[in-house]
Amino acid sequence: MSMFCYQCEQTAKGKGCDYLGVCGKTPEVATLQDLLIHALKGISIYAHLARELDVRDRETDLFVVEGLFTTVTNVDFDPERMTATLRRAYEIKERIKKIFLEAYKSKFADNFDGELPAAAFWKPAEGLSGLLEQGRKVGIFSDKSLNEDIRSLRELLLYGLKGMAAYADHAHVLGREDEEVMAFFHKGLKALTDNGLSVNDLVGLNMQFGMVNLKCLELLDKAHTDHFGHPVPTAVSLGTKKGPAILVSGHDLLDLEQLLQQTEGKGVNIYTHGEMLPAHGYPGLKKYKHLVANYGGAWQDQAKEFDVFPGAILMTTNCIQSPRDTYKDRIFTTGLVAWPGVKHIPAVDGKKDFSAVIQKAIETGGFKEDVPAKNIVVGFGHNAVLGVADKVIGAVKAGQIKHFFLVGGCDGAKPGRNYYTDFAQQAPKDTVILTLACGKYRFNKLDFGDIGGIPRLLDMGQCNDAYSAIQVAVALAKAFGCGVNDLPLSMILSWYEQKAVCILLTLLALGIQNIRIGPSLPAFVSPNVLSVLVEKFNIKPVTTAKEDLATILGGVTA
Ligand code: SF4
Ligand code: SF3
Repeated sequence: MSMFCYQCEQTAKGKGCDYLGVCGKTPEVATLQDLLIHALKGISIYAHLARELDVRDRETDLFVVEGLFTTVTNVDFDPERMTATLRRAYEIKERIKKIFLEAYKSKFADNFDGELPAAAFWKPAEGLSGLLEQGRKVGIFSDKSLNEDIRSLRELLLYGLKGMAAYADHAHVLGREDEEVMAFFHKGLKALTDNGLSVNDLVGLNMQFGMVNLKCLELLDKAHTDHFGHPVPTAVSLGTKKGPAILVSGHDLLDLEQLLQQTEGKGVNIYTHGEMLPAHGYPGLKKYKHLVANYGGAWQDQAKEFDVFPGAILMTTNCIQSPRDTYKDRIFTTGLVAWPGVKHIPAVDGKKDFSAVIQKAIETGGFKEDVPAKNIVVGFGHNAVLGVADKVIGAVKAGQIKHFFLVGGCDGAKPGRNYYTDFAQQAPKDTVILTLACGKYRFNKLDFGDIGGIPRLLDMGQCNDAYSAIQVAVALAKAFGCGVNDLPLSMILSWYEQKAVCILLTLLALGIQNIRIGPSLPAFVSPNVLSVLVEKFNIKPVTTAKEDLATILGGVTA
């Protein structure tokens, strides 16, 4: 086995990538990422101890957030960048260790003699081969004697933390941070090194994490809506416009804003791709006339779409795939995304200079003519939906809306993901579908019609806008005087990477039951942990659209 990773849904044979990542992650990068997680645990051990003495270090906090985000699926594939991050991790560990020891000395004694896990003493080996040797000793199965349920719950928490790190990072670039969220990164990472924690302790910690992640989602929602305004229903063209073009993918709306500012008046049109689609609904972004359209589908279709896109492409976050030679010189990464040999746009004091991207778009020429196409509507965040709550509640009371489905989550290449298209298409005409994240590309260009003026398909936004869905569910429950589980609302989730894991843990922590999840269950969830999830939350795998719809609408809960 030259590597082992099972953090995402497309893991090899549904068990684990042990030769090469299905995502394209090499054994080298996988091993360096394992080592980075080990290093982050070491940092968090000290950061957590320091917090207990009321001492924090913002640089340490932000490094841990970025370090975790770096290891999310389809973010960083560059061993050189990873090596530099590891060297920096050591510096940060020594820094926070010193801060902790000084605080300890001033409060208690000269020498701290508490016992600490091995991660606290890690020091990077000299060359790459030394780092790889270290990494191989700290992977998921490095402790073969570890109880499989403990391992499973630790990985569940780790992947949740990785997902939350992505959202915390987006909030941070918009100037929002939260102490409870920051503190939990350290508490959680430290807990992964604690051999004294039982299965019950770890279940409890995962649930505690779910509530902290809700806070993080709220923080990001506030960061987005304060900066860009509340999304409003907006028609988005799927056509193209004559002239130079830049396609922006990923989740970072601030990157998009900076690019829109830098391209204003330059005759370059900006197109959204993948998780950037919801940008069109934000007043602070839709005001730019050269944000012209949405292009292509979800991340897994990028190679063939980028191939024929006649302009520059900017990847702001996941999901990047191995770039084809046909567009390798036209694709750029920024933020934490990295691919060897692909030009990276760094941030300098929070500002990014996209002139190389703009120049490339102009050189490439762009679209030769206007090609009009249909529009789709986005922008149904919690503010927009709750703005018409009376109408929605009235339609439910009048029997015009019989059921709500949240059909959302990540997309991927597996044929089993057609389930979500089938489900949306087969949902009866008196039902409303709320959707979010990139899984919606399976059906968001279909025509669903409306119920008394309420569109049957409501696009709530990116994966992080699960927060909006939660807000709407809670408001509906309040209006009907019942709990969320008693609403005529079913959650049909698709998962792929770790952001879906953190959202799932939030939904579970909120006590939401009967969630259907697909296209397959996580490989890192052990049979016993799965039994707990089934027993406590009645979580279940998707079957077929027909069967699941019949079960849900027939009122059978088993
Ligand atoms: Fe495999 Fe997913 Fe890990 Fe990539 S991130 S190596 S596809 S499990
Ligand atoms: Fe998609 Fe990668 Fe998860 Fe934000 S872009 S949802 S998979």
